[in-house]
Amino acid sequence: MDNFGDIGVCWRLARQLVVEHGLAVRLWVDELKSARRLIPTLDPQAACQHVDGVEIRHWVEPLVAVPPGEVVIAAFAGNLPDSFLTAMARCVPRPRWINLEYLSAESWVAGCHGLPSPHPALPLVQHFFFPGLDGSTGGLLREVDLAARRGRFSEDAFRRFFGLPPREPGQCLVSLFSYENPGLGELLGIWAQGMRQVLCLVPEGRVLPEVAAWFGVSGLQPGDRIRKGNLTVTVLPFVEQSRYDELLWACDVNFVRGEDSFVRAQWAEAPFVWHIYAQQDDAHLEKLDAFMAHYLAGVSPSVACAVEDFWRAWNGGEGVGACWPAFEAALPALARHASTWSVQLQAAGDLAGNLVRFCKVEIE
Ligand code: TRH
Repeated sequence: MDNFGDIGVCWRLARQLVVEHGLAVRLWVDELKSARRLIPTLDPQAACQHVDGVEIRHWVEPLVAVPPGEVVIAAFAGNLPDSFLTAMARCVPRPRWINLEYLSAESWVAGCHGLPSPHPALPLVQHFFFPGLDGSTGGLLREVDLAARRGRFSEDAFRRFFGLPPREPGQCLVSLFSYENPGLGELLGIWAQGMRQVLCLVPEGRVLPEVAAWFGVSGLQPGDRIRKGNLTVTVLPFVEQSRYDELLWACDVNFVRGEDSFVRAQWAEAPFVWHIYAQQDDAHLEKLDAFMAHYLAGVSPSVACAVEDFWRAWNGGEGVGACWPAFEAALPALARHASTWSVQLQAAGDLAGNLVRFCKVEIE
């Protein structure tokens, strides 16, 4: 399965807890092969290994009997096996048990963040911890050295790493990390016929077959470069998270998806388009609207309208071409808004720090 969101967030959080908080972290991972895309030095055969100071263990049930940590975090509705819960209940003192939830900007989140939920049979209480956009939630993951890393970023070095030519004057640089999308062909078409040169950088992944089909070729590989009209597509290899940040920093517009790349696009302080992860009964569309309501509160009505129309079209896979010109016209205003938005988000504090504080101060 080509989804990396859950391991993406957990790996980021684990490293932050080690590096910034000096904690010993054990990360249980069920799909080591997928995780290796994000953690290239990971050995998918090893039951236990250490990478970047994090102990990584393969989650296979029955789980190996290791003593639970002082804090146990179950991420994204992951169920802990009964044997592990029983071991937690036997610990003295009992571990703090956190249920780390998905990010949502919906208003109910503030009321649920931090709530306790006692286990029906065992003397254990789990607490819900929600990422979010303001101080009534747990905030978003943001490494303490992110601004410094960005300050050292060199677009030339980035281009050399990926073998990209120097930027052409007036060129629009786009990164495209998305799920399959029936609107993609229309968007590529509009870029190909547009007045402006577009260089679209597509990381290896789910959307590549659709890009290849639109160009009428049988497949595309990392390193391939293909052109039609004013559109050039270059396929990039899937890179480490820190390198993916650089891609977001380099581009004028970032198409992102899911949760973690969506957050990174906001820290990149550039215009972006969010392809939200689809849920049953279109529940994701409410999440999309809830986020847009927050994100667009500080922009002019015409810019807000251009973003709403384009994001809804992209997520619905319809009307993408018709909505692109207004969205493109809104890019300069969105670029100015991006840093204000990032500062606003930072006021909520970093999720890792908030989580550590929550465990130390708020749960007995
Ligand atoms: O992979 P995703 O679609 O993950 C999704 C969502 O998180 C969703 O909430 C979840 O339920 C579903 O998976 C199962 O998108 P996301 O969240 O952006 O994760 C991608 C990760 O991959 C992110 O950490 C950034 C990283 N990445 C790289 O490290 N290198 C790359 O080259 C690219 C393109 C991404």
